[in-house]
Amino acid sequence: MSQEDFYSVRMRASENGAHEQGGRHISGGELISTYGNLKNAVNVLLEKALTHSRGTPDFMQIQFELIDKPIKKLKPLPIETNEVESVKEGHAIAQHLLKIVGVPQKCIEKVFGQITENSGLRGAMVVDIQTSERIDNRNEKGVRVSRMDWLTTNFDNWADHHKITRSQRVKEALVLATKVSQHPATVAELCWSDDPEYITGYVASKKLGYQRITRLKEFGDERGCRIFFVDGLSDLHAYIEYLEKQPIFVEWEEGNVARIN
Ligand code: WAQ
Ligand code: MG
Repeated sequence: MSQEDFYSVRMRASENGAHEQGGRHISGGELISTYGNLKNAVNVLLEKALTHSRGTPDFMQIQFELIDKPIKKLKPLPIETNEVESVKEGHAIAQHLLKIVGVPQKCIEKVFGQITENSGLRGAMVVDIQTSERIDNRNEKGVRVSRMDWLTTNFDNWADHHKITRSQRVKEALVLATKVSQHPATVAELCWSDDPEYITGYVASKKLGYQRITRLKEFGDERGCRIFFVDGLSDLHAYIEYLEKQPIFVEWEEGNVARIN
């Protein structure tokens, strides 16, 4: 029997021209679709960019391409929510979690000291924990993780089980964090949104799981952050290749069991 084909569908949208022309990043998105569902997939990404809280795009690109490799399945990282009262408390918890997984204090201080200057990327920064330096050479583009998704029914079962509101945002973030954390060179990820109305962020790692922190920036702030902390990375090119190209489906196993029963 022939395996069904899957397509990677990607979108990026900006304001005041395309990203490469210096335009301001509004929205990006990536998902995996069957051929039959492509119309809907393109529409989901179109909708995401057209109704974005960061503004109205005047440039958008949506493309799809056949995935020519088998799609690897990963279990979602375990999830926990840390309720905090202030950004200060949120940052303290984030820093504590990064320390637990082995990011040196010096590196944490440097990253948090420069965090506001480093917003506005459309992808993530890769930081080496030994030197505290950013090592991807992607400038304002950063590294955009792609070719990953989570089938809606399986995600909905997972969300209901964990009593978490079914949200596209949580799904996308957990898919990305699960994929990134699975690479042996990844020590941790730190993230909060660049959408002004969304202030919950997270620290994630294989050891800690997906640790949400309810306040990592002030409401109204359009500066976001996404940093992959790496250690012992021998081949940056292969790491970026994994992030951009390795196809991943997140799949929650208990969800399947519950459906069959
Ligand atoms: N690959 C790499 N970097 C990305 C990607 C990607 N696919 N998508 C977004 N980024 C970077 C980019 O620099 C954005 O500016 C920044 O991350 C924030 O992206 O409640 O909504 O999509 O559990 O705005 C986390 C908490 C929400 C969710 C994160 O990020 C929850 C969020 P956003
Ligand atoms: Mg955003």
